[in-house]
Amino acid sequence: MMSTIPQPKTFGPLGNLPLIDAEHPLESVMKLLDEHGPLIKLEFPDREEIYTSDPHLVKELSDESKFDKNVWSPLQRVRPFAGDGLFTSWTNEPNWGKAHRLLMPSFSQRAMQDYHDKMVDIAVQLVQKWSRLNRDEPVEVPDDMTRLTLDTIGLCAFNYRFNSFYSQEPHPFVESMVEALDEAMNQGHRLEIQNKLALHKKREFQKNIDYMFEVADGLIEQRKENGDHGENDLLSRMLNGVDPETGDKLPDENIRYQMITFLIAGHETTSGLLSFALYFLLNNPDKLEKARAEVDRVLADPIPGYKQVRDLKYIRMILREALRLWPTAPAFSRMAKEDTILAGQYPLQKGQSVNIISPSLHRNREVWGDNAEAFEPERFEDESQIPEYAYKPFGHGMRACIGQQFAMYEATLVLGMLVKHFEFEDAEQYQLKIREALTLKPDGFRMKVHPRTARVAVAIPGTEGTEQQNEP
Ligand code: FDE
Repeated sequence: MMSTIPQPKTFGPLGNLPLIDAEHPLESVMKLLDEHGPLIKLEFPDREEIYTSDPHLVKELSDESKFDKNVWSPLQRVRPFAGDGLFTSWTNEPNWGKAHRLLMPSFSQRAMQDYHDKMVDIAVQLVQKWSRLNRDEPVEVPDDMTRLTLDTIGLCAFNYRFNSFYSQEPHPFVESMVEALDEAMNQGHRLEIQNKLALHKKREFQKNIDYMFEVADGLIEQRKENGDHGENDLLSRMLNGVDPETGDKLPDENIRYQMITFLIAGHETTSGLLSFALYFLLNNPDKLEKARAEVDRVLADPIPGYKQVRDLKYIRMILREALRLWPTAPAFSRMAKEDTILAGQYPLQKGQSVNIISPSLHRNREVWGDNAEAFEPERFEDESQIPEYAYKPFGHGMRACIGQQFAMYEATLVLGMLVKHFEFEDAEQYQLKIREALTLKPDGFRMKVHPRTARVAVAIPGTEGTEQQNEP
């Protein structure tokens, strides 16, 4: 028996569009999935989308012989600046395979040892900034996390310092990137005809893109002129490496797209992850207590070592749980390679896609229980107990996140250091509000931070022999 996919009520030619809050499209879809899910269809003036939050369907959609990544409309809209970079390319575009094979080793667990010192360098800048604040100055959490993650990916990937902690304003590259991303997302909520008429917005969009190209191309040129000085970073790998399968190098234009891709993918998502993790700790004092016990035991030295970071098990569980409730890349899309029948009853044509809404999947009660909405890092005590198709914060299969280890390692190091060095105060009784762009952040999240030791700022850079004493 064939069925049609459930669809909420429509509004004439606008279809389901009025059900979507333009500022919070993801949350609108999450709500519709709650009410009509776990599989729904929505109709918009220019397209139709199917969404799911059902682990059984996700399992089906994960079969690589039947489904492939769909570069769906939000991703297509960033192609003007991310081009055929890893995130926004179709699996069958030649540069996807070449770059994937060339770059995989740079993101292996082993490679993290090479990034460790650079990640510490930036993390220390954050700790120093926070330890030098006056008692009454609140921290804009997502802003500082964005400074941190941008500087980290810049330094690790291209040996370039954005030096975001030295400036009040975001780096101009970030400004252009944020504006271009915002505009790309807004285009999705306007009708095509409105997009055609928005000439001013179009010009601004192009200006921002040109600037990003200029920065990326500049870094490539500089590296070519100065040559490699043992950087051994992503950039040198992309410039000098050859794809083991074809023997080809990456074209310069593609290297530019990869750089922009890594800067976007490597900082937006990880910055949101750290911000949500801090939000959850602030609101779950018993979990914070456990985290503190762990860092006090494991992080014995002022500067954590590689092995110590690997040993921060509870901190990692906190991050995994934060990614469950608010996966910062909240959706991905799978496209049918041939005509098929979903769940034995919904015909799907070749080329049709289903979008997986991860925060809804991650709260599915069938899997996560009645306390699915609660923050419980203990769920991740034993990862083998997590049903594979109910937890997808990094996407799936060969198109899954290449930066997964990188992001988790960085976030573990940083969250560990912050918990070790600071008390957090919810001075403004912050109420969670989600800011939706391509990725998610806790909108306007501020808190106050107080050093746990009197001498953090001095102790950190000096390293040797600087014993830290807890204040009585
Ligand atoms: C990817 C990714 C994904 C998938 C998407 C689709 O499918 O569409 C996801 C979901 C993700 N990713 C997520 C995430 C989260 C976090 C925190 C992150 N992520 C982070 C990071 C960092 C870095 C560097 C990155 N990241 C990167 C990346 C890339 C390149 C990609 C693409 C891949 C391929 O090949 O496709 C991704 N990422 Fe991520």
